[in-house]
Amino acid sequence: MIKHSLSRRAFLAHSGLGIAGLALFNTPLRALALQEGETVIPWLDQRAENPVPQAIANQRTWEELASWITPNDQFFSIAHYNRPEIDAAAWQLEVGGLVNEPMTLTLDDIKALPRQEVTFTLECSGNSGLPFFDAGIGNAVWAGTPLAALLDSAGIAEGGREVVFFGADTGEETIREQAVTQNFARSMSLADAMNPENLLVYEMNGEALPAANGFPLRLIAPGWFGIANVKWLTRIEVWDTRLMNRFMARDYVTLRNEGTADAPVWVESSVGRTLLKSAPGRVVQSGDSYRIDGAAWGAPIAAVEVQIDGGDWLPAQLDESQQAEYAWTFWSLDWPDAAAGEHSITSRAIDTAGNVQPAPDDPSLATKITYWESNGQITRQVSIG
Ligand SMILES: Nc1nc2c(c(=O)[nH]1)N[C@H]1C(S)=C(S)[C@@H](COP(=O)(O)O)O[C@H]1N2
Ligand SMILES: [Mo]
Repeated sequence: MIKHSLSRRAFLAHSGLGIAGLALFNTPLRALALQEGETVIPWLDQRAENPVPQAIANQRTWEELASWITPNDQFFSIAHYNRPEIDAAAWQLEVGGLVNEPMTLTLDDIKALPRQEVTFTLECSGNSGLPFFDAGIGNAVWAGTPLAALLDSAGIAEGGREVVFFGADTGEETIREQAVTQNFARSMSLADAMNPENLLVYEMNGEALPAANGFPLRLIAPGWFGIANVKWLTRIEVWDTRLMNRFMARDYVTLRNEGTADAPVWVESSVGRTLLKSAPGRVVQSGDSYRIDGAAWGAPIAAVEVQIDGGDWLPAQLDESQQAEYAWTFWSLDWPDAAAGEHSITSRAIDTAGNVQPAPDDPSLATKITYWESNGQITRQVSIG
């Protein structure tokens, strides 16, 4: 499956169809567009009111899920500090630290470098972990230039082993009782940074990157949770040590008891790669027939199963007309015998290695006491009239 999508992507890139294909995104694809006579039944369980609207913006509802590519104006955005409005003409990217040739690049310099696209479903690692956060996910075609080639041309100097990405946004942090101003930043190992899929992105779904999503330039690291995808980039530095800021070492940290209740062993880990996950998206009614549509992502998807009212797991049909290595897969299940009354609907994804999305009481989740990386099976409630 991975091989298939790789060769397909390579084909699209070489034939130039990647760009022509964008025209398709303007019209919702038939598999998801509601047909005449179809209506969506809203879920009974709706998320709580968002107490941090500045930080988490433009969350949509799953019932609205109408196209495999999320239009830019429907994409969620996260800002831990301010939301910078950057003047592209005055903006520059600096590449420095442990490199042989430090560089300063304008946006035009970056756009003149080789262009590459990736379709990647970006999910915040906090998604589904908080009662007011259940739609921190979207899928886009991102275009930019490969990070690895840029690092290669700067040349990694002796001792360089970590790549640190700085955003233009700043905030006040209190570290051991000292108030300090910091830029948003994240780092990844040089080996991870050199992944040929990582892009310095200036375009989203064929348009300039919107301000909310990182204009003029952001990192897109396919296969990593949202936090790694640094927006409003201004500086890339190669270091000989890991970055230990809030977003690496304090805030985006998962805490788990890997011992027992009696003899706990607390293990902290920095949020990193995406996890296997799925969600029921919407229930569609057409006369007496019902259908459940949803999405699965975070790992190469082999199958999705759906459980209604705690019954047998039923195989959903995957939408093979719209798939890409790092993108969500849409699925649906016909529900012909839906009876009047309230029902619960749960989905679980299975990846190509045979891993099953864990139930909420699975030890991998039950021992976790922080809300990050909540990839447990999601259950929604619906009332059939
Ligand atoms: N500079 C900067 N980059 C950032 C953030 C931020 O606050 N500042 N938030 C991160 C988080 S937590 C997520 S989930 C993604 C969200 O990307 P989006 O806003 O384009 O949806 O951006 C990441 N990149
Ligand atoms: Mo996030």
